Amino acid sequence: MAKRTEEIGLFEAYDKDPLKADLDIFGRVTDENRRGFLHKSGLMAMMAIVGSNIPFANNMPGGLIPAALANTTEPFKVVGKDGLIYLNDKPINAEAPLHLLDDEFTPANKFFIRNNGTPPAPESIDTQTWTLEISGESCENPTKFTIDELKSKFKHHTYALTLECGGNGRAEFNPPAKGNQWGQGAVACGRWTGVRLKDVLKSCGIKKDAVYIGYYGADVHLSGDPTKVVISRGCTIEKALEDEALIAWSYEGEDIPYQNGFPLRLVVGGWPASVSGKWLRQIVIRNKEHDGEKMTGQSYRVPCSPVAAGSKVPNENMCVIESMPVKSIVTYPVSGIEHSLDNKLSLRGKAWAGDFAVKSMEVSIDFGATWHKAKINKPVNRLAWQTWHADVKFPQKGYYEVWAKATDSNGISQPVILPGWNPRGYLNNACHRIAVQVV
Ligand SMILES: Nc1nc2c(c(=O)[nH]1)N[C@H]1C(S)=C(S)[C@@H](COP(=O)(O)O)O[C@H]1N2
Ligand SMILES: [Mo]
Repeated sequence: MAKRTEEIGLFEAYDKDPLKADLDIFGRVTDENRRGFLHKSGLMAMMAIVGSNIPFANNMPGGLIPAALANTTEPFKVVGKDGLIYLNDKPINAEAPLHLLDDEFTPANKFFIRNNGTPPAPESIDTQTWTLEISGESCENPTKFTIDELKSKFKHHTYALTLECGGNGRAEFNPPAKGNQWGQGAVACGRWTGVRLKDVLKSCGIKKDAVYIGYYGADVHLSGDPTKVVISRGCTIEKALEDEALIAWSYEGEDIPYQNGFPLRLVVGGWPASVSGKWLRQIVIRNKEHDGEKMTGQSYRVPCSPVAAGSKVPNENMCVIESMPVKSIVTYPVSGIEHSLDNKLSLRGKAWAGDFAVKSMEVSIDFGATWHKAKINKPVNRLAWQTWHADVKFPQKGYYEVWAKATDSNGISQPVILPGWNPRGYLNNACHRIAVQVV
């Protein structure tokens, strides 16, 4: 009986603890839970998932996948991320169909997921004891902060920041590039709350020779080898010291979603989202370009000067991606709709331009022969995407494509078809096109 009481107690704790509640949401049908019950604490989650007490739980071998889950025919998905398109489940990679990005600020459930490894086990995340270490050879006074210390020592700031995976749009390159075959939905923009990275770095002393920062997160290499780093990228010290670079604990007024880096994340808008380290444990201030995992070789790099499609490019001719290129999407209507000839069609979308602003937006209904100005709104803050809208009238019935094209504050526009091919298929900012049947 004692055991039973203890279990009930734990179930109660499970209900109240937001993190464990997250586990429940996260847990119902994900692959992680099908195979992830390595710890005793996972037992509670497992009982919640199979929906009852497990009388012989003590006999279960560690790591056993309950047959109730292992034999499921349900398609893989992460609960709480319902509308996303899953590209991969080991690691989890999922993107938003573009019509789901119609909100001004992307709700958490529509925020894409790009994992390079396995997120830290939910039961290993304790927001009270989680620490962020600031160190590195160009840090004067290496310091560890708890989340509460970050919250109490530094001023809080909220910025809407656009995060786009460097490989967004990769699927269109030809010859194809290895890696997740992203459509266009590995992008999101919403309001992150935290403290300025610069306030925290300055409090620890930035040496004169500092040129770069790098991050380390708590996720685990797919091999399971704890000595292997999943990903450790970074940015120039200038970018890190911008007002909008945050160490964030909140997204859209809530805890950061587990898959997006709970409980703490670096958020650096405008550069490839790979700079925005999830499950953030450490930031190093470097006296040279950071050389962590996926900073070197061909990762997140493009040829320093254009190459012919299919070329092999030696590492020394590859340059680190910094600001993302100008880009836009149509978020309303969904591609493939039928529309009546009698009515105007009201189009809506988003546009962004890395470190810059979008200056103008145009749409075409005749495969780019003529372009019509759309109304582009100002961003709520620097590095946030901009909303746009346009009304179009079709001259006769038939098949049309609506093409959308943004131009940034430097006068640079999106290419209509494909930008320069590169070995890993980064930075595809070709115009988004939707199909419309006018009837
Ligand atoms: N710790 C950690 N941080 C990470 C990653 C990761 O795998 N581990 N992926 C990076 C990449 S490549 C991208 S595109 C973004 C994706 O953020 P999201 O999963 O919240 O959409 O996180 C970046 N930060
Ligand atoms: Mo990415």
